[in-house]
Amino acid sequence: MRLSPSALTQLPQDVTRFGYDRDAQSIGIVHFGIGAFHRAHQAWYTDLAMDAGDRGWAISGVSLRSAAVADQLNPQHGLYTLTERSGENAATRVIAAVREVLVAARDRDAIIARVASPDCHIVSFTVTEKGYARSGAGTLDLSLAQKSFYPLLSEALERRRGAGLPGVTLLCCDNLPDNGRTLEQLMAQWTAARAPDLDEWIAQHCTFPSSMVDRIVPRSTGEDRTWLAERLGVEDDGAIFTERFSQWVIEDRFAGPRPAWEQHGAQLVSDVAPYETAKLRMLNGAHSFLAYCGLQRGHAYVHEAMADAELGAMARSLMLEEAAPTVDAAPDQDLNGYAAELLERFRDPALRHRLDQIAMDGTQKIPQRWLDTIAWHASRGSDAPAIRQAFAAWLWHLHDGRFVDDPMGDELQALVRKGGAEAVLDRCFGCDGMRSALWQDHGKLRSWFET
Ligand code: CS2
Repeated sequence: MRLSPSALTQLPQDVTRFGYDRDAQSIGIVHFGIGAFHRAHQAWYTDLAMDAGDRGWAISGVSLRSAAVADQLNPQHGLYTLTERSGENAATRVIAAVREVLVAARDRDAIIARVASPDCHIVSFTVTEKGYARSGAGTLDLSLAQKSFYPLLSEALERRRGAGLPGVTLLCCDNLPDNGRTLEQLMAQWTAARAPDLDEWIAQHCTFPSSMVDRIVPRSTGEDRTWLAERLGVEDDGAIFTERFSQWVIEDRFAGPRPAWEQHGAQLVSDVAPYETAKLRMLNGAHSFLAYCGLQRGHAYVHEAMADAELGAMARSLMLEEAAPTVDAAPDQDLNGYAAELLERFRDPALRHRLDQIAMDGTQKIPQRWLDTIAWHASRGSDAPAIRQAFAAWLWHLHDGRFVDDPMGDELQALVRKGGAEAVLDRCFGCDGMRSALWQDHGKLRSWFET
């Protein structure tokens, strides 16, 4: 039997259930990119908020590419379980915040209607780094953008404008530097090219808060789902397995109402940058280091790479000696404590976080994870040996080819096999590359790689 509202009474007592009337909640949030990350993070916070009495924050999830999540969740009326694992412990909760999953290719009108509804106040995003359709240089690639959320969003906002409705908060939850401003600028490029009338209205009525989201969510496996089915007595095709840790720092800049997420652990701040920079360079930077160096040494999981004494020590020095000094920390931020906590999270074998999951889309991730850090060092004449090794392992991974899953993968594999490490770096980060300004401004950056 599948998980559904009628199956809820059969779940074991120790599975936590929601206490609110989910059918009575209007859809206040439309979320683009309803993958595991959103369901482990924002949807979980929103479920806690509704459980504590907030109303009208049901989520309509949108899948931009495949119907897989719709097929998992719609037959379950949007219900799924979230299991937090830590060491030998596991705690499961049913999440009821997601009302439906729509698929861009077939539900276009419904998606536009949800965003254009007076009930909707927040449109949020976890579409991954590549979902923003940035060209190499970081500007909007209009033909890629056409296949992403931009046309749906601008049509829906156009409808809100026409109906005299208030604006919405456009909340980016992806691992991009200055993610709110980035989305705002990309959206402005879209409207300038395709919907010029909307420009002014968005500027006046919508906001783009930046946010830093953190929760490690390994891709679930058949083995995980079988374990859960035995425990629950029902099958959950949309099950999420994650860690106990969760952090969400949000810039307090909303266009309208929002759930009281801060009562459930989220932090509302005036400036997200220090948290976002620390996360990208320390957590994600070390993650990508472990991914490429770990795969090179034959490891499959993050905890295995961490147990490799040399890699574990280098991950620590990447965080503390290479990345942390580059972060302009907020007064309440303790970067040493942050690193210690991260290393502990990475060591937890219960998570089974695959290195090849992290290795994916390197060209989209590396600029904000490593390049900013080495630019800082290059301008001071200092070195960053762990990141240097990470770059070498990334080039190895392109050469090896087994784990490459990247929009530029074919091109880079061909380049690297012709013996051109330098050509790969230039292609990715040079004149047309993301962070190209950084590459060019710091004449030293290029030579940093040559030393
Ligand atoms: C990871 C992130 O897959 C990756 O690239 O580094 O998804 C990481 O697990 C999350 O950012 C943690 O919050």
